[in-house]
This record gives sequence, C-alpha cells and structure tokens, in this order.
Amino acid sequence: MKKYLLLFAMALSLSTSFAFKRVEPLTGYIGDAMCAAKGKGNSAEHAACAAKCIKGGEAAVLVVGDKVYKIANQKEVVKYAGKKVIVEGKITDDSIEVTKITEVKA
Ligand SMILES: [Cu+2]
Repeated sequence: MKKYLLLFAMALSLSTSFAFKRVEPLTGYIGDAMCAAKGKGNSAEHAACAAKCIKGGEAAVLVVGDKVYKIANQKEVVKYAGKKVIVEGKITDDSIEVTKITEVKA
C-alpha cells in the first residue's frame, strides 16, 4: 500500500513539473502585438485598429488588463481580432496555445 502511495506522489510531482501550465479561462481582448506593446488594445475602442493591424500582418495577442500574452496558434484567434473573448489553453512563459476561445457579447 505504501508503495502505491509513493508512486502516486511521484506521478503527481511529475505532472506538475511540466514547462507549461493550464490557464484558468482568461478574459481579455484580441489585439495586435504592435499596439499592445504601446499599452493599447485592452478595450472595445481599439477593435477596428486591432482588426486592421492584424490584417496588415501584426501578430494577434491576448490583452488582459496591462498584461499581453502571445498566441502560439494564431489561426485560432485572428477572426476574433479586436473582440472581447474568453480564452482557455496552455501557457508557456508569456505565450498561450489556445484550446478554446469564446467571444463575449457586450
Ligand atoms: Cu492596432
């Protein structure tokens, strides 16, 4: 019995030591990297600009307050440019691999 407990504890510590962690759903705006770096993009007012910048080739990012997350899988999020969204995924450093994205209707 003790042996199983030990194995269980080992498995637990292994699973928490991976480089990425799952994130709680994050609510923010899909902005563009250029404007987000200037502190813009965390409001609905920036929507048109974000859409334009992303179309123009800027990387899409998730802006949560004053925190900016890179998006690993751009394709999943570009259609939400400028929109308020809830994002779920895996986070590595400051980059998110999005597994689920839902638009928040105002
Ligand atoms: Cu912009």
